[in-house]
Parts: sequence; C-alpha cells; structure tokens
Amino acid sequence: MTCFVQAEPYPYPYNGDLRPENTALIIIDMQIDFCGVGGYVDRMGYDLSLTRAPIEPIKNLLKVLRQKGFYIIHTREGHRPDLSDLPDNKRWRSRQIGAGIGDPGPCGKILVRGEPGWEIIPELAPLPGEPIIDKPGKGSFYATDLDLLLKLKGIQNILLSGITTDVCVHTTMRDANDRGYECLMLTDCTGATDYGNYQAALNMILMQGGVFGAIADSKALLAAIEGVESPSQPAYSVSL
Ligand code: C5J
Repeated sequence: MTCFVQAEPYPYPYNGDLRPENTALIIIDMQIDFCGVGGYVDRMGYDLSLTRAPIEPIKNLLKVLRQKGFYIIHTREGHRPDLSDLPDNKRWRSRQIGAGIGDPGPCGKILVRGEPGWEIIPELAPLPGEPIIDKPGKGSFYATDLDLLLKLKGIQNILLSGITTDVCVHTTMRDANDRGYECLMLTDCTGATDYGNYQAALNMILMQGGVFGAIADSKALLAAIEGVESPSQPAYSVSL
C-alpha cells in the first residue's frame, strides 16, 4: 500500500513507501541553549518566540509517531567540557556576538555537554531507548554515528524537525539528501532565529523539483499516516 504526504513540490515520499519501519523523525537541537531563557540564542539577543514556536507541533507529532512505532532520534549540539572539539574560529565568532561558546552564562557554560543549557527541553525529553546524537557541529552526520544507526535500522525516509531551520536542520537535510535519504522538512515543527531566514530556508528546498527533498506541515503528515499501524500492533486480531 502506498502512502503519500501532500507536500511541496511533490507528494512525499517520491515512491509512496512511507512506513514506521523505514522512516525516522529527527528532532534537532531542541535544547535550552537554543530555545530557553538565558541560553545561547537568548544571549545573542534573538527572539525566543521564533525558536520556541515548534515546541507544541513537535510534541503533538511525537505522541502519534511514538504510538505508531516510527524511529525517533534526538540531537544535541555541544562540546566536550575541555573544549577540545571546539574549533578556535567557532569560539571566536560566538564571542563577537556576546555568547562565547564555553563561557559561563545563566544556564552554565554555553553549548557544553553536561551543562543545564545543553539539555533537551523537558517538553520534548527523549524516552528511554530513543537515540540521542551528540554533535559538535551543525550537521547531524558530521563526527557522529547517525548514518550507521539509520542504515542498520533500514531507514530510507527522514522527517526533519527542530531548530534552527536555516542552520542545523538545513545542514542535516542537505547531508542526508546527499547520502540518498528521502527528506521531508516539517514546516511547523521547525524555527529559525530570523523569520525571513526561516522562509528562505523553506523556499530553497522547493527549487529544482525539490533539490533537497520536500516540505509539508505536520497536519499533512498526520493525515497521510492516519491509517498506518504500528508494526508491533497488527491491524487485525486472531481469536483462538
Ligand atoms: C546554531 C543550530 N544555529 N542548532 N545551531 O548554531 O541551528
């Protein structure tokens, strides 16, 4: 049975093969540092309402995708406490805008593993068994075992959510696309530090027939998978 999401610029996925067994939801960097008071994004002076906008849509989507047995993966951007994986230029640039990575702030050392600001927000806390990818960079594949996990699970389709649309989510989508994954950016489940950049990041995906994949909101995804059953709960029951 085929399953297509009403997406742009084409019904997603291209081959209609969308099942819990071959599809992962990646929730990127929903950390206090990116959407909490006193975190990295707040310290840079950006509007937190933009990076907090996807929290409720992701929460609602997560509930359904977990029930249906889709593969859920979370990511966190952050560096080792000794900062040995923090490039000098990344630190220098962050200090230019008053939010030096590794420097102390109201949520602990900015973007450092183990600090309060680095934690995923409680509303979207991972469940036991859901993999968390710790990444030192913007993309989720660089210096991580994400590709290995996806390949071993037989994942072909990636649903992208989280923050920020134009940076970590886009970098991950582009890389996933190059690796042959069929990608869908969930428009209401992502946000950027600038609304114009959010819109531009979505628009870029629409070019060239869907240069990195497709876009749709979570409502369209939920409508498409309404009849999809969890692999562990067959649609029929046998009475003995
Ligand atoms: C940034 C991210 N923007 N998660 N990180 O530095 O997009």
